[in-house]
Parts: sequence; C-alpha cells; structure tokens
Amino acid sequence: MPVNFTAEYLKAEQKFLNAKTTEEKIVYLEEMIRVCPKHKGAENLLAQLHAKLAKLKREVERASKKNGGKREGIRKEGDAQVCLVGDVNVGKSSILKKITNADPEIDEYPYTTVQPEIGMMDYNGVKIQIVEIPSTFRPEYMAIARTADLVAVVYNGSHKHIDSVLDSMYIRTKRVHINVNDNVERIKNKIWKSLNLIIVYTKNGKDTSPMALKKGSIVRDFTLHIHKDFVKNFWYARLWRGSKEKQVGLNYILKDRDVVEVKTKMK
Ligand SMILES: Nc1nc2c(ncn2[C@@H]2O[C@H](COP(=O)(O)OP(=O)(O)OP(=O)(O)O)[C@@H](O)[C@H]2O)c(=O)[nH]1
Ligand SMILES: [Mg+2]
Repeated sequence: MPVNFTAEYLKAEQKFLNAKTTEEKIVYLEEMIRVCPKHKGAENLLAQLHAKLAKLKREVERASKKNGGKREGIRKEGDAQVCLVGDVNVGKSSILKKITNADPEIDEYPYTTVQPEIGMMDYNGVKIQIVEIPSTFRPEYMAIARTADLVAVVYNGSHKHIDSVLDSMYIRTKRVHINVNDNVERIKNKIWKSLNLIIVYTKNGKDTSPMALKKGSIVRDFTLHIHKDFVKNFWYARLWRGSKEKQVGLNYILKDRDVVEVKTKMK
C-alpha cells in the first residue's frame, strides 16, 4: 500500500534533512513520527523512523557521557525533579536556598554556581527534587534540563533571553517562569501546579501519609505504589473524599486529597 505523505510530514522531513546537530535531528524526527500516517501501509516506515530515533538518542547519550566525564546527570530522588535555570547572577541559588534544604553559595559575583546544586523541596509532605544548573549552559547541564520533569525559569524583569537560550538548545521540557521577587509560597505553589501531580493519602489504621501521583491516576496506580503484590491480591479500596466515604475498585479515578485504604484478599 503506498504511503500518502502529508505536507506536514514532508516539511518535518525537510527540516530533519537540513538539521546540523544530532539533537536537532531528534527534534524533527520526533515531529516526523508524530505526523506520519498511522495506517497499516505506513507500519514499516514508522518502525524505521522509531529505530532511527533510538539510534540518534543513543548517540547523544554516548556523546554526553564522553563530554561530561564522570557526571551523567543527577539521579532523580523524590517524586519529581525540577531543573532551576536562569541567566547568570539572576538569583537562582537564593531561590534554591529559600525553597529547599540546600545551602548553596550565594554571591554578587557572576558564575558563583559552578556545578549543579541539589535540594529537596517539601510540599505538604511530598518531596520534590530541585536542581540548580550553572548558567554556563554547557551541554551536560542542559541535559539535566532536558530530562527533568519541569524546568523552572528564574527571571528578573524579562525572561525573553533565557527562553531563547532554552529554545536554541532544544529544551522542550515543560517550563514555568519564576519571578525572582516572588515569595516562597508563590514559587512553591507555581512549581507544584506545573508538575500536574495530585496528593493522595494512604491510610494505614490511624496513620495517613502523602503520596504524589500523576493527575488522572487510578486506584491501581496508587496500589502499585504501595506494593506490587497488592494489585494481585486487591479486594477493594475504601476512599474518603471530603465528607463522603465509599468503596471503589482498581479503575476508580483519584482526585487530589483523597484518602485511600487498600483492602487485600486474605491468602
Ligand atoms: N535585590 C535582589 N537581589 C537578589 C535577589 N536574589 C538574589 N539577589 C542577589 O543577587 C546576587 C546573585 O544571587 P545568586 O542567588 O547567587 O544568583 P545565581 O543566579 O545563583 O548566580 P550564579 O550562580 O552566579 O549564576 C547575590 O548578591 C544576591 O544577594 C533578589 O530577589 N533581589
Ligand atoms: Mg547560583
């Protein structure tokens, strides 16, 4: 069966063919895959595109390992990883210190931060990892921004310049803009909102503890987080939402602030 290419596809392919860097190629190849016809006749082509994409990604990974020496990114900890970026001296470390347990060096001189600084932010009991990267925008630091769950752009006045830096380096991670003069409460709320997470409380007798889940998660996701065997032995869950209490199954969609107690079958 012939594949009828759309103008969109051909445009993406042209950009791919003109791309100079591997990272740029990845961007347009992903675009080609997105707009490629999905019918049976295009299956082979689609498989080839996916294989090519995987190869390019391996190339980038190899290159960044070589350039970055011992540093291969920052191990994710907590429920999400946020990369703090901004123009030099804008106040990134000051914000990191205010919203996390980190104690980074803060100085009036430019390029005070010379390697990634890591801190943990507490949001109603949920832990969010915040990583400030140096404003040298070296590829190994930008790789952290690329793989983080969120990029928090710190700005003072306008964020046009830093946005264009991120665009030029093909950082397509979701962005939130943080004014350096925002207060701690506002900054934390903005970050949390942009992460698209909900907090669900696990109930264990009288104790409850917070768990972060993606918006739209179901009881199955929640149960998997507790223990994978719990899904196999799942009987039902008791759910408290506001003043209501009910019994629900694995496919029930959870909402922020739900309290859930999983009941398993006796063995
Ligand atoms: N007026 C004012 N000064 C600030 C603010 N935040 C930080 N500063 C000052 O700006 C300077 C740089 O602050 P840092 O927090 O080190 O900035 P940075 O972006 O981490 O800097 P580099 O790591 O060098 O890129 C310091 O002298 C801070 O005291 C702010 O909100 N208002
Ligand atoms: Mg700094």
